Amino acid sequence: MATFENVSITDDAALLLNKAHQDRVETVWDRHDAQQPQCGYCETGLSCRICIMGPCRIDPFGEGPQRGVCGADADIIVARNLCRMIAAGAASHSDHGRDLVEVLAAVAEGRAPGYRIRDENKLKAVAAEYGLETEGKDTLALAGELADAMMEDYGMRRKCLTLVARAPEKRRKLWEKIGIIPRGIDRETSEMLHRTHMGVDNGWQSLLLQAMRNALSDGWGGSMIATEVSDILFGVPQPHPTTVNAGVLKKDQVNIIVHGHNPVVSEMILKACQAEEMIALAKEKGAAGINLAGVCCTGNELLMRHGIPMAGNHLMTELILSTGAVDMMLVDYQCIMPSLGTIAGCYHTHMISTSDKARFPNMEHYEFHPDNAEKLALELVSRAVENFARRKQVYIPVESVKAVGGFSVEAVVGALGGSPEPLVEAIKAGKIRGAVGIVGCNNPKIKHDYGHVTLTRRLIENDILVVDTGCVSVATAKAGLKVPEAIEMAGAGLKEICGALGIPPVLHLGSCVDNVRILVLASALANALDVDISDLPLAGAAPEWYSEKAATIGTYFVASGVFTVLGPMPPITGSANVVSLLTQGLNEVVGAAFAVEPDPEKAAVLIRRHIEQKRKALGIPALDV
Ligand code: SF4
Ligand code: MSK
Repeated sequence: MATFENVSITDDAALLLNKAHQDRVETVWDRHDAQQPQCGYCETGLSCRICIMGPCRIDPFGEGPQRGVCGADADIIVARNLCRMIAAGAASHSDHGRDLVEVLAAVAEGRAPGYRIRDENKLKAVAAEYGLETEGKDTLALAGELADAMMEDYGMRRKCLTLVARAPEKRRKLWEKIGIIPRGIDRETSEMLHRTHMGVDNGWQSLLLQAMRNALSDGWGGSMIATEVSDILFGVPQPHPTTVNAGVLKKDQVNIIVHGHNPVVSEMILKACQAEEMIALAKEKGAAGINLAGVCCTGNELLMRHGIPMAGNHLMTELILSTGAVDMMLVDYQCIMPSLGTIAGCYHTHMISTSDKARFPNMEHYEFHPDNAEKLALELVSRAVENFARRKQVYIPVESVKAVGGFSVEAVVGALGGSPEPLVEAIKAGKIRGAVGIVGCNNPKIKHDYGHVTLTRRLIENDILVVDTGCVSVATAKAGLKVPEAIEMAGAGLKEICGALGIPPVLHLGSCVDNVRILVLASALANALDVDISDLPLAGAAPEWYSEKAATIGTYFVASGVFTVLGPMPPITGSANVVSLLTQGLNEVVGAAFAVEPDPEKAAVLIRRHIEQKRKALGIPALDV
């Protein structure tokens, strides 16, 4: 069994893993151990099961087969496998965006009781980007037109996705020149799957170019739509104080956890938790109130907009249940371990799945749709309240930690006084040397949160502003890096700037789809300096990534011109050509490439070196690293 000393840098994970083992609960770390040794062919990308002439594998040592039954070599097999990962990641986030567009359409048609347009200004601004006439138009009519226009972005009627216009002109021209302008969100994923069918595209370079176009269709398409429609329906995030870690659970209150990604369900659960009749019911049942907390990205969505506390990131989702304090966990989709229902069965927790797209063993299934969400949320919250009395032993081993979240681009620009200019000036003056987006998941192959927190600390110490999303944002918040006082851990220049603005040196930009906020911010900086994104002293990192979605995010970062360092190695080492293209050759194609460095101390050096090179090329003071 995994031992609790070596799995995580966080106390709550270590103590709760110990508790889970006492309760004979098997966790992700135990199952990871049980899988050792993992398949070397799959790890290097050299196995193929695309068709049933196979499965095939290539011998990396050159002694066994060098071609699959169809004749595909290592380059083709590795590229095809990676492309399919990227397609699945793009499909996931972009389909999440589609669900939001459907809610927007339902609101416009009066079919979504409980949902409404919370931010009319954002609705108008985005509608104008879609070329819609906004003046004097009824809000719901405009929402309906925008939903229709966004649906067109998913199809094959456009030559270029609408929100690609947000990218700097130099970047758009480059994409046009190399033929990777994303045309339709579903189209690019569909074409990627077509090309990787046996006997279609067998050029490993052309496959990888389409993978970039596919990833861009998510970053500048599906995920961007997801973020914008979430802002329209639920509000543009503004900084909110909050608390994080397993200590956010309350012994004397009904604890409800939302898990997954899409705010469509979690926002309705929040509304139900705040309903007077539910709070009265909780008191009647002997609880002091109802405590809603999140895990993973739907938690980030609530944290960003309402300051709802965050119980943990990906690897904490099983352990939170072992507190015995969770009266109900509701899940929507993505990153939800299929083990959760079984673990909940060891405690009193009700586990509820809510999406027609996502079923799980040992969970009760109650499907949320725009027309029933408000009523269903109340019914489920009342069941959670009833469950409070069934609790047995409760173990909440830590005190929560304070954090601030909610830095949308609008909030960041607002904090800067209305324009990115002060940030540009601070970068030029060398007070802030650059900025890095740290994103992505946890992975049991890396000590939980060690990669995120170590890299973040090293960067802020060296005057590099960090923005983060997804599971990283929970790790750094737990480490105390997301409060204004954390400037004490920053270098002198970053401390001065963040201190003057009253912001932490690590800004929480949101959930995984909210990585697009980083693209928008990077574009604003590039436009302010009249350069391309690839000229900026910026970088991306995913120190503990695990998911296909993260592979897609990394790819749209690189295709957008952002040097990106991955922690875990993607399954590509079976092809020296693919490795060389992704880590070097792409510099010639899109002005940025990947690096892989599992040690966050070394990753920090790579990033600092890159940032100083970019500063030097821009003619602003650079350091030797
Ligand atoms: Fe084997 Fe080719 Fe079929 Fe892949 S596509 S399983 S390499 S025959
Ligand atoms: S939840 S994709 S584990 S960041 Fe977005 Fe975390 Fe990665 Fe899922």
